[in-house]
Amino acid sequence: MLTIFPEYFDGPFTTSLIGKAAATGTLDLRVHDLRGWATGKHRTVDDAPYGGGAGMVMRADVWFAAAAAVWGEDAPDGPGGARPRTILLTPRGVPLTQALVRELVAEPRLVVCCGRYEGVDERVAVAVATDEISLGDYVLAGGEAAAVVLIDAVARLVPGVMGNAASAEDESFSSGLLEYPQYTRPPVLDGLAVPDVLLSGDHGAIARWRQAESDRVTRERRPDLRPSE
Ligand code: JBK
Repeated sequence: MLTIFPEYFDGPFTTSLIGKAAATGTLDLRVHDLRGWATGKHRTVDDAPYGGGAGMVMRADVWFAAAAAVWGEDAPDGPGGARPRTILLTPRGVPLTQALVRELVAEPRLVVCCGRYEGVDERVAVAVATDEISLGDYVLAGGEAAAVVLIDAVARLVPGVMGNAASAEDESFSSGLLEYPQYTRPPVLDGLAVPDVLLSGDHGAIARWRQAESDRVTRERRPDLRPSE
């Protein structure tokens, strides 16, 4: 992670499955303070936009220096080797999908660039980032929250991060559909009963009911995911 708010990641990267995986070495998560590559007395990372207008723009020279330094760390191909996948999180990026998450987990390393303020000099997108990725069509204060989501999605597919490998895949979107409803005890709560079929012990009937429920909820909520039938 490259960020001007390294402390943002303290909670997410020390908690739950990702925290455990980072502590045991299954994941190697490094958070770098972008300001470490800023120059001048005030270590400024932003400046006024050319052409005028409101807001500040993050400086490309700071990003270039930071990227060169982190690309050099553990460079799999040595200095001058292929640059690692370097992701700029931005609403201008391609949408993050589970297919893209599967592609990213196959990479030996990822560099995640978190922009702040009103924007980042376009030369960062051109010469630093290999990918521009968006989590969605809404406005965040910066890329840090998006980076936490991206790392969560990728990390859970890294072998050894999830306790049970089956649970990593057998969920929403792995089938291309939304998940069927799930229940646990008690069988009745405030008059709301668990569907009888789930208590029937008939595994064939249960599998058919779950498939039908996945199709129904996907058709109702996300027809763009193209449920079967
Ligand atoms: C947004 O990934 N995003 O979707 C994102 C990153 C940084 C700022 C943003 O407003 N939407």
